[in-house]
Amino acid sequence: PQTIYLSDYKVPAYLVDTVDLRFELFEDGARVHSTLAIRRNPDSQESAPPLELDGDSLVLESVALDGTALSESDYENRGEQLVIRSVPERFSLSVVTWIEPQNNTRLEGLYKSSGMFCTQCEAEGFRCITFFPDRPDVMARFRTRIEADQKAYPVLLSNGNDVDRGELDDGRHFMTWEDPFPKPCYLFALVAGDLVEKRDTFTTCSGRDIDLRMYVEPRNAEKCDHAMDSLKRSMRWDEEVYGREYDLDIFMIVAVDDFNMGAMENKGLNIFNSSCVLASQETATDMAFQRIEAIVAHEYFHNWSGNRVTCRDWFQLSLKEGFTVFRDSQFSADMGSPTVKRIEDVTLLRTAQFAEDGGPMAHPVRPASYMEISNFYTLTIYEKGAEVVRMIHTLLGPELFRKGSDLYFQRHDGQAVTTDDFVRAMEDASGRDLSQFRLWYEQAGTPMLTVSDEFDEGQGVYRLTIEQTIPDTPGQTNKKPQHIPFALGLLGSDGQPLPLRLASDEAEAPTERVLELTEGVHTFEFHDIPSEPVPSLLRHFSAPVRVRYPWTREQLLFLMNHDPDGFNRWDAGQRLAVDVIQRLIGSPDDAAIDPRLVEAYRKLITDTDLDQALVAKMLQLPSEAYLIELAESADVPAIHRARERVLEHLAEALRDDLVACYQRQQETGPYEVTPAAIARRSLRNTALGWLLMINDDEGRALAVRQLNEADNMTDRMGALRALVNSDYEADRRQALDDFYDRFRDDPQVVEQWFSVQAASDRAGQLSDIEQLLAHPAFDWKNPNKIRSVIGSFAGQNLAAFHNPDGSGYRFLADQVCRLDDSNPQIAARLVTPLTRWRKFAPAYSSQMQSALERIRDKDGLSRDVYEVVHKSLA
Ligand code: HT7
Ligand code: ZN
Repeated sequence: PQTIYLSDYKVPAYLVDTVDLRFELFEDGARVHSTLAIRRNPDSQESAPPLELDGDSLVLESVALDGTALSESDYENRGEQLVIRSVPERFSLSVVTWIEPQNNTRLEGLYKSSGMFCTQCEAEGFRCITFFPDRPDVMARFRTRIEADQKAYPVLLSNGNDVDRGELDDGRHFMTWEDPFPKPCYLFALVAGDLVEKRDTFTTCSGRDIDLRMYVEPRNAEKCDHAMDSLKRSMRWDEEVYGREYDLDIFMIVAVDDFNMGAMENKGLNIFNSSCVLASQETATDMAFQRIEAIVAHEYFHNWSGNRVTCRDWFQLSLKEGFTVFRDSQFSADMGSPTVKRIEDVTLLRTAQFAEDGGPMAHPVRPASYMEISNFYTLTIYEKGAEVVRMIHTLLGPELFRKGSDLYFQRHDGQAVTTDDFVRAMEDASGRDLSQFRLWYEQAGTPMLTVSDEFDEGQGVYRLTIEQTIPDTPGQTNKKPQHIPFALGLLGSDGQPLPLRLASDEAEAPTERVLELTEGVHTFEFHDIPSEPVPSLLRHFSAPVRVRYPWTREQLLFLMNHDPDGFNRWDAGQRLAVDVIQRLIGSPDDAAIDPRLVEAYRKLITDTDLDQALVAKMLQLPSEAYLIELAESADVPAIHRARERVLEHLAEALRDDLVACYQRQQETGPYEVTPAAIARRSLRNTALGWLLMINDDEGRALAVRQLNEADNMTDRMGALRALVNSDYEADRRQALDDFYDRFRDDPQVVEQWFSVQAASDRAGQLSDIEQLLAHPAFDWKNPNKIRSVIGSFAGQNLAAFHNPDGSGYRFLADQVCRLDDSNPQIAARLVTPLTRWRKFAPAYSSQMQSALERIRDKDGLSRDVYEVVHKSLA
């Protein structure tokens, strides 16, 4: 496959002003009539270039230029391109193509899901519908007429406003949609199906009434309220925080079961994976409720950050994704607990994005090259990209940042632009120079900050030295120092925050500062420090970096108790737990576990004055994935055993406190999804999980009762998970069977049922996984089912996946090869755990490498999997 380089970017030779589409939808295929109004791009330097349109898997039926049919000698159909050598300055081009949505298992372009037609055009799916310059800097106004059987497809949707509808012969009907806003074709959408409609309205800040509509299969009619409420909250928030008003008269959301990702921000017609939009108390966990709120917000926020202002090319993907993730995380923080949200974001970043940034697929937030753009919808583009925007927010402060975003939206409305344009708007609005900061977009790799300190008691001076290094990544060495905002505080021996006086004569000094690191090494001197302080470093995780500092356990315990920054209180607890677990790895079974860790956890469980939402987070031990990420040469079964031993030790020592905590957190009122209620359920379910880890009979009875009496999925799933991860084998089987019988008709719950087993080291051994794949509810065409079994096994059931006999790796390689033919995007994502092979101890890494080589050698490997596998083995 060919590599595409950012440095080769050229403006399009031709622009498209309008697109007129007519879809004739049938059971055996669809005919697409397209008429494009095309003109030469005045900004293009090329003289009389050929017209080149992208296409993929299309049967070309006819081509006409300005109404005159072209013969095959007038154009060249190269399969992936339709080329017309000679065209006028301005003309209309009509193309008719035939496609087969019913056989489209890649889920790109137009396909069928549970009997409905739907589309996914980002990044390059529109070319699977018709020939078109499929690049985001070609923006056109779309008019779309859809024709289909009226009974089977009563609902016909596309972007914009419905402008015409009517009946046709043979029981067919049509509907026409017009989108007044020019857009790139990746934002095009079409839906046709037998769907129920849920309606609501939203009145914008300028008093316009927006018609909000959700379309779902009839069986899901009662699962729309949460998404609709989330949408209204998002619309209001974007007005209040960013001054962004919605621009069309209708906003539609559709739920589909087969979808490669979470959701898609098509203009005025967002399409969602059912699992990311449908929720009811009985079927969705608290985590799902929160995820739905965040994804609905994310897609809605794209209307400005992505649609009104879009990307010039796919190298700029983080322009819309990084900024929009930043916006949705600000929104979630405002809707719930900012500290908890920050902990969740940083956990994902440090566990998975850092691993990506240190692995063979590492790439900058603005990549310089790619083979298959679908492989670049990564944690680096999304999560690190959001951190980069967050750092700009930190450096500028909220007011100047808002001035910058206002300028960006106003300056670039209706344009396709670059990350550099974004940074320039921030610079112009604030007067700050962000030239060095731009390296965050260009250099891959996670910076390492090595911090050392000394206290001069005689002078009352505390000196902090911070050294910055950025590791080499594929194709990048000898990197320049980056501009890093480093927030910190110092705590006195009584736990009080100390004023941070950088010059001895500074009068009013703050107790928290954001230091700006721009050099390889900095030393900061803090004056009038009465006694040796405990530093609270990188507060709020002010930059996506690793920090190395020789913390003592006393210091960590001190920070857990006293740091005014909730995030760093949590982080201190994590560092302490990591230290304890790491000491146990590979040590004899009777090695001592620090009693101070037990007492710190006892305090968390028993002190009801603490913020319970934070406590719920602090009780989660660092995950195996995070411990692997911190290891040099990971031995997963050893990490797994060490972590389990710490958990069991804590559970045994705190057994009575856990039972008391469980009882205390019993629900009295009705179910609600508030931070306090979520924290209560989380604490209760953590207590239950710990009790079952030690085979506690009272815990078992509590779990069985909770499973049978729960009025919500969080508690039901909490009890099921605890039983599944316990040694009570008969209860586990019974619980799983009962659960399946109750929810067998609900695909979203069945996905959770698959996942809880596949992720469990007790219920998810390879033979169990093979049984799940043979289960009647498993469906190889449905990405959610694939993710819930194969993804959960390889991504969460790490001890089983990393079985020393290599069976987990061989299994994954087999599944990737199988999926590569039907859905290469999903296959390429499933490979990820194998790509980290260099991270593991030799006995594991050599077998992982062999599994990758076996995939590499498969005949007819897709471009998606080819890129990931070859880069991993390089
Ligand atoms: N912008 C959307 C990305 C997306 C996607 C990308 C590749 C293949 C399938 C996809 N579905 C959605 C989602 C978002 O970030 O909002
Ligand atoms: Zn997005």
